[in-house]
Amino acid sequence: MTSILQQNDPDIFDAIENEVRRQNDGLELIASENFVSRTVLQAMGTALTNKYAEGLPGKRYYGGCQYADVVEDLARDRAKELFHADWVNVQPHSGASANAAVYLAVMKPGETFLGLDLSHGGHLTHGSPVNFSGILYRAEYYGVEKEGPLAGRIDMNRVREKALAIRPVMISIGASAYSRDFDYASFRSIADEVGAVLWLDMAHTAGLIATGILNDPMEHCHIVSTTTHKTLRGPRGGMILIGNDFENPFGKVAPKSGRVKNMGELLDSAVFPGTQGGPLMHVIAAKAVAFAEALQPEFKVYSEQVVLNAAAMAEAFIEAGYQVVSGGTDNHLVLIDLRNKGLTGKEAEAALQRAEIAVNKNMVPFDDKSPFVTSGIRLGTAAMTTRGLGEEEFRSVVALVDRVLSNVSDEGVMSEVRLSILEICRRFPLYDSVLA
Ligand code: DSN
Repeated sequence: MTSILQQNDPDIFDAIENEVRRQNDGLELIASENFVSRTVLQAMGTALTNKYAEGLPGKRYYGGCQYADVVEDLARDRAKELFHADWVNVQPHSGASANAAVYLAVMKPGETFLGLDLSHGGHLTHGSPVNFSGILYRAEYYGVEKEGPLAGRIDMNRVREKALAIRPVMISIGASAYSRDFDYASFRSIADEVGAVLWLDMAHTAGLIATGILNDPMEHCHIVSTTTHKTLRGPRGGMILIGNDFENPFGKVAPKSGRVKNMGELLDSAVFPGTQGGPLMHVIAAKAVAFAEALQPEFKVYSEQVVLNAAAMAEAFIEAGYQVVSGGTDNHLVLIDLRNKGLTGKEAEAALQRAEIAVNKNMVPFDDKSPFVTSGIRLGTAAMTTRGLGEEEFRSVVALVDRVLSNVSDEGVMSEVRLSILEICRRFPLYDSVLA
């Protein structure tokens, strides 16, 4: 049957069809990606995209928001239940937007914060000099250890020393390429000692936190931001949460009442009107659907498998002679330093792409190459676990990755690997048609 989109805009239809085919027939190992359910896809492709709903449920700047309110209230209630949070804002368009609102609520331009170094696993929005966070604010960093028993891991004594030396307004936790869990209680005691706000960006691990597999940050961190995709398996988007809403320490007042806002109110206004206009209600509906899915027992089983698969993948890489940063993983990702293999991250990513294996090049701690080249690759298990792969299949995946990386210029090997991948993809089907 021809769809309306196919009939009316065949160019866009074809591009989407090709992308769906790419997702169906390739091995998706990018640690920040996942595959949403058809229910999530369907909620996103709806007429809710037409509706402006600036403000919050019950307090909008536009009429006709009664159903938008239902959607956003459901999203908020489900998110609170999922993370045991006191307050939530589900409107950020992305993780970066959520983080922009956190900075706006907590810091003044030029003030100092302490975050994880980008080259040690941090994120662009945690103070990179090319991002607003590093341009508007003074970023200081902690990192991971180069050697010793904590090699590749954060040493909390060093975080404390650094915090005492610079006295930051805010301390951030969270990473894009750190495969170990965080010690939130120690971070909080350091934040309390220096009088800093403690903020976690749990974008990568939100699904593993929601299901209790990783440490719970809610009672320790003042503010928690996240994306809603990645391990949480919702639509691309962002969100901010607070475990226990608290008096803001900055004295900012609510315009009408003149009273000091609590932190939730401060963050609400930092999202809108501070950094965004109208929320994307179709995406918020899809977030609500994904949160309901994540509250089901099946999502916990899935999340447990994500972590088991990552551990199996790390072990298999080590057995094949690869240097896994920190010697393993606690979460969904594995970071590999390729320097002993004579390959850059860029070369490895390109070779794997030719074999239909999607990974991303990634800086490794103490990297001597630029972010455009890098010495490492980052691999994650969230997406392929959604398709049903278990530990045995992930060990086979490592053997295929190793085959490619050991034969980067051999097109015969690439063809053979592509066939093996197609066979895996056929055994674990994804989407059966282009449109939801
Ligand atoms: N781009 C995401 C990642 O790959 O980790 C973070 O924003």
